[in-house]
Amino acid sequence: MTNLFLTLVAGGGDVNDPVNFTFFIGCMAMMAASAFFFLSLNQFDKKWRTSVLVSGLITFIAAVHYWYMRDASMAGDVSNVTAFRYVDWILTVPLMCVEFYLILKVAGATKSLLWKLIGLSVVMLVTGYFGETMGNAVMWGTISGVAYFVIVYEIWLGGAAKLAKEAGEEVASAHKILCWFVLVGWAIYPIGYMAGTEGWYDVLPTEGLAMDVWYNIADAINKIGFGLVIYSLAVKKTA
Ligand SMILES: *C/C=C(C)/C=C/C=C(C)/C=C/C1=C(C)CCCC1(C)C
Repeated sequence: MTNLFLTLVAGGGDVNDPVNFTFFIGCMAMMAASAFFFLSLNQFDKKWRTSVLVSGLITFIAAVHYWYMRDASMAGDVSNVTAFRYVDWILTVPLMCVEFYLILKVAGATKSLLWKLIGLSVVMLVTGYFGETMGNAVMWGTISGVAYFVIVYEIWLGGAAKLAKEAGEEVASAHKILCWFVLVGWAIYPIGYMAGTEGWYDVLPTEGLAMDVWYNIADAINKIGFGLVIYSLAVKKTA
């Protein structure tokens, strides 16, 4: 019975495959998180509602893409999975930059900070997509990695870090946690990339998990975790 249900909802392929299974679970988790964020909106002061709304949009956009990726993955259509994956990221990662901007706005964050972070994420993601689809994975991955490090630098030590110090204790500590997500949680993505593309890194043990499993775990941690940090900041600021 359970198996029948899973097979129906998951589209008829092998649900025991960890890639398909994590697409399925990821989709449900993103849907649940979106419902949670959207339904909580009314309890917050107007100023914080936008931030929590953006958290919900990030998980909702991911839920829709996971729905399609799960389908494509069950059908064995790997190149469609990759396309949906990067469309998802190119929408959700800039929204995560918007989250940084929104919480730092009280301390005077400018649009130029926002565009800098968005520009860097676009470079990071477009070069990553090239690396996955056009060969030369090591070269494209390196360029992508450089953009990633500049993002890490900007939020930990650059302009965003300075603003966080001036934004009050609660915002500063939420900013710090988000910084850890970017440093540690986002670092899972290049590991997945190395597991799924060819290069000097093929000798590493990280090859043992499929690329999509790494990406799915990372998405769950980063999209839902990020959202919860914003949510709890909004709770504190509203109380
Ligand atoms: C919700 C989706 C998120 C937070 C996606 C983040 C994606 C990355 C940080 C991807 C980074 C990559 C590198 C740093 C090098 C290899 C190519 C990428 C695109 C996987």
